[in-house]
Amino acid sequence: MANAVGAPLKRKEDPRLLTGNGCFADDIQLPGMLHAVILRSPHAHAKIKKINVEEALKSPHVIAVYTGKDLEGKIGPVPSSWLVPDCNLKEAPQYPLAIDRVRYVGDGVALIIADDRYAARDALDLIDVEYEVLPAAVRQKEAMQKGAPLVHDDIENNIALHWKAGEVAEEIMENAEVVVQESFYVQRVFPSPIETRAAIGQYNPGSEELTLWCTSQNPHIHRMVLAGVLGISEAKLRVIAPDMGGGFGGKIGVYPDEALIGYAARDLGRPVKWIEQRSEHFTSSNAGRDEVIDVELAGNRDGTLTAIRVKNTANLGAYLSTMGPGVSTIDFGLMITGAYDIPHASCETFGVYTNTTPTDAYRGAGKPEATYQIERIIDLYAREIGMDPLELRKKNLVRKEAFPYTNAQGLVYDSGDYEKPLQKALEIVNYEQLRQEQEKLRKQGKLIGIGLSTYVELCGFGPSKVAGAIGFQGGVWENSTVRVHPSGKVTVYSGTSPHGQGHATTFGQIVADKLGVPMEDIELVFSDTKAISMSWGTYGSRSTAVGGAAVAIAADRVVEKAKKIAAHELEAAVEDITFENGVFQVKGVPGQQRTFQEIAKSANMAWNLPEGMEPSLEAQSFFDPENFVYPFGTHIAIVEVDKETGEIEWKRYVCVDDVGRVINPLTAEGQVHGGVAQGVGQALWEGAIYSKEGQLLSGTLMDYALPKARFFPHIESSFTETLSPVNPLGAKGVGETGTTASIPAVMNAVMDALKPYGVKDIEMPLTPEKVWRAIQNGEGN
Ligand code: MCN
Repeated sequence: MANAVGAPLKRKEDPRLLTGNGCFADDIQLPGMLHAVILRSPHAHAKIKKINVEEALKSPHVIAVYTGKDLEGKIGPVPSSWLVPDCNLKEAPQYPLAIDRVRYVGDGVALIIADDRYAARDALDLIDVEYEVLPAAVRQKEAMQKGAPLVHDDIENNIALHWKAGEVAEEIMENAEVVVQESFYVQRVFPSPIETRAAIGQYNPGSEELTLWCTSQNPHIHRMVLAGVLGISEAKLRVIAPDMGGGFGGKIGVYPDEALIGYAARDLGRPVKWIEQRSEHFTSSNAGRDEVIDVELAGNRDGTLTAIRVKNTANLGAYLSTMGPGVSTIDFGLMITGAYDIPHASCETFGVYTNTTPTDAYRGAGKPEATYQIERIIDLYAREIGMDPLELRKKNLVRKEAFPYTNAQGLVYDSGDYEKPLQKALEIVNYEQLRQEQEKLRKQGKLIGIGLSTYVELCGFGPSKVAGAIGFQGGVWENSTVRVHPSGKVTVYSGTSPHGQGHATTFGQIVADKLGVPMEDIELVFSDTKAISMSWGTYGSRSTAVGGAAVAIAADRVVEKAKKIAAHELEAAVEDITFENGVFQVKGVPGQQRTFQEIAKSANMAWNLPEGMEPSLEAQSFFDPENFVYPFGTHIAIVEVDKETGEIEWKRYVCVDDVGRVINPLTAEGQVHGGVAQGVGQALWEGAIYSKEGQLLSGTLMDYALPKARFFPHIESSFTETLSPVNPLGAKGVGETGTTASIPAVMNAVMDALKPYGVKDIEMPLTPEKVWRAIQNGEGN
């Protein structure tokens, strides 16, 4: 198919999923399958004095009960982290079940296996655990104080890591005409995919192979880590991620639960299924954010910015999750200057253990937090010097001519033209007129707010050498195999593991263009460690820029070989063969041609191949890019605040994103919409609330306000295209841009609306009550 890339094709996956023909974890039924539930700690911090499982074992349907002590020496701890920068990391081993102490509400205490799912749940009440409750450390800044309860006895002041990047000399701050300071709390939120986590284990004693279906964004990382935890060869562990109802970062981590299910299936010799409950998800799946960010932005009265100094205090929870230590350090700290040319920058991060569920990557992972602090402090700086926030941005944005641009923290932004999406967004909202109207309405007592966010984001992880140098414990390349069958139909194997992003469509588009075959002739295979040799998974908006690029390169290699076969058959030189729309043609000789399908047949039949050529038409690529990719753009939120109730009413939400070459505008727009929904959710509604004892008070969907579609305005989304030079597609990531950009856009809009009251900051989420109180306490009241 010609020009498939760039076409707004509907998703190939959807008919199957929408007609109930998907196969999600809970759809998997195996003969003789048992059901598992995990008894979890009701306390944030307690000693386990005694566990009595006798009553549970007497229950007629219960097959086995395991406690932490039963598993000692049989399964190793889950390795604490995958992303470990140079940060004096203090690791604390997390065993699949707590042994003598629980450290957060939701910590696993016992595993129950029964032949009936409901009986397994009923047996939870039959296990008697005697706890001695201990004081809990809950919020990070308090947990760091001397005398705070220790989550792990040997880790002083609960400090898990201390990381620094960059240096700002004291005299730069002292000599600045203006220094604006603020402390922002980017609160803890839950990824909340529509499908919770799940694992199903099946052991074959004959082949000694363990198959684990699990809700993983990165089955190969699960295989690598769990093979170590379970003490088996990677060759004997097959991990398959079935259809998944989203992940949003919450399914990157390798959890103790998955190790438990693999262990039980092998131990009992029967398949075992575990499906996480929704309420369990709130306490047992990794959460996101939870960072207290202290910022100082320095510069001149004319708006020239000279330095930014940031301190981030991150709540890592009770244990280090797979990506946890990297989020508030590398992902955050190297991006603190955002889209601005600020010559001096420094970031110091403390990662703190607390008696809460571990935190990890959540859509954007550190980048939304980095963008939040810079976009918010830019607005406060503009307010301080009496400049329009747009003018301050324009004055300091990295110029088009500066690319590739090295930011103050040493990252090299691949390509950019930040004015382009900004200008487009300004035209869409008619910025100047909008400001005039706002002024007019303010005089009538109406609180209209306009919030800008001109962001840049680091994604497309990434070059393995760089990743290794900054603390990644693995490679971050991708691989793909493009296999052409004798009929000319194509199977494409890709290492990335989609869970809602639509790769079967967008990667199909890449192949359709390259091979000139129709979309319906292309099948994609993902997410099975037995079908695909190795991969580093889907997160950090890397699949297109790295995995899609591997697909494109493998397809190019197929065409290269096919061209040689065509040249041989047509008795022409390879250089004289053109390939367009699926047809190989001798230049300037009409009729002298072969279709792609004819060559596929020839390659597989192998009756008449060029001398020395191996049969078959198949190629593989292992692609390791030379750099990350840096999408950018402008989001503008326009709101009205009701001063009587504090309620926020949407006027408009406009976003112009530049994600390099857009493979599929429909899919990309869908990604932006989803991302914006999660960002706006953080700004306005969502937030974990813990009591001082460490109890999660917002642990159900009755208490945790996930936004609904009707809460949103029409999201007016469009793109500009500035190609990336670091992959053959020119594409950058789009999966996280909406979240990264929207949180500060909304906050800046609401703070702009409240400007007449002198309100500078309100802790997210902006509930009507908080907004109303800020108005009451504001100037002029
Ligand atoms: N795309 C495109 N043009 C581009 C870039 C991407 O058309 N220039 C398309 C892609 O081909 C793909 C989709 O957009 O179909 C997202 O691609 P990409 O930005 O490469 O991101 P990933 O595929 O690596 O997905 C990860 C990203 C992240 S980090 C989170 S979190 C997230 C997200 O994607 N979680 C999601 N989007 C999600 N969408 C769904 N439905 N569910 C999740 O859990």
